[in-house]
Amino acid sequence: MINRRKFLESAAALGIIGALPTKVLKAGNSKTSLGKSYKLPIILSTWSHGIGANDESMKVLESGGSVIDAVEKGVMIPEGDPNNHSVGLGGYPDITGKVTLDASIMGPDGNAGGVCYLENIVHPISVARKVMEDTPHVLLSGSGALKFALEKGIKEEDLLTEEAIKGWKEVLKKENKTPEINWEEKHNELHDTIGLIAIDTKSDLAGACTTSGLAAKLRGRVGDSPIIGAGLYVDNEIGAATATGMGELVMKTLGSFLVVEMMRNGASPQEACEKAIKRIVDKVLNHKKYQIGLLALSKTGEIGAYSIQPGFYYALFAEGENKLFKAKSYYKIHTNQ
Ligand code: SD4
Repeated sequence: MINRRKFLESAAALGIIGALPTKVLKAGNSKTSLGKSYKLPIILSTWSHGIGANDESMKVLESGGSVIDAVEKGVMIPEGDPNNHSVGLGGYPDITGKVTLDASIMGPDGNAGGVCYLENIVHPISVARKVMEDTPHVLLSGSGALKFALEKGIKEEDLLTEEAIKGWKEVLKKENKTPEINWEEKHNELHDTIGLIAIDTKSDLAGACTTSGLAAKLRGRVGDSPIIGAGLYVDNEIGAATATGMGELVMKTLGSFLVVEMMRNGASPQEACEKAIKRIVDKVLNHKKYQIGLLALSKTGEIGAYSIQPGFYYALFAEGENKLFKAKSYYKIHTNQ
């Protein structure tokens, strides 16, 4: 006889429903009128570089790969793109001219790994995955993270490109060297983390987040992206969330964890993103100068996206289409003057 779990699993696989645990179904279902429940699988990621990342992620899922493989391979696309100045190779350097990278990954089993302040590695996400799988730790930093990567056979490479040096020099010329917010896609390209969250046909969730952080940041600065709960969080019973923008604001509110906890308490992904942005607006005094974009994905196949300022774009690959959307925002006109 087919038991309830088996039935739910096969129904989820067919895309009839998108969730397994009954309590989660109830929580998600009570709010589904606010948004569409997409058929699984779904890939959701930040900014326009998310389109290429989503494509790669979906390829992995379609060829039978795991959701953790899918999120890792997806974000490796922008990481390896020298024309992308906010992630991996070609990223803008810190104030001293060094490219330092932050990344994290989290899987359906609740395991997580991250690296921060890492130099000379094109794919920090793969080092983060090895931290997750091969060590009892969650986060390795700086020279220790590099040593670990080299021991794992990952090759060292110079990440600084001519073009990145040019852009960085422009930043240094500015009187106020504090990084401008990237409130609009292509506004200044100074920071555009890729955060990617995914759910497969078995309703398993995972996420990956990787960045070179803010252009011309202080030496040693680490942002939200490698911090589990800040730049990324996944709870396989509830959903996943990721963040982009001025990391300090996300760290002060533990943005991604907050979104997932709100979903646990019955909010839809959209409501959760809106409430979390409102929390930042209420709690962080200087938030008007900055942009934060949050993305959320529920176990039931709903998505959420919201930002402080207008201009945050996200890429959604669902039901056979991979498209860029503009998120709704708390302020309707930019407040960064
Ligand atoms: C950071 N959150 O290092 C990253 C940067 C980013 O859009 O996402 N920019 O603070």
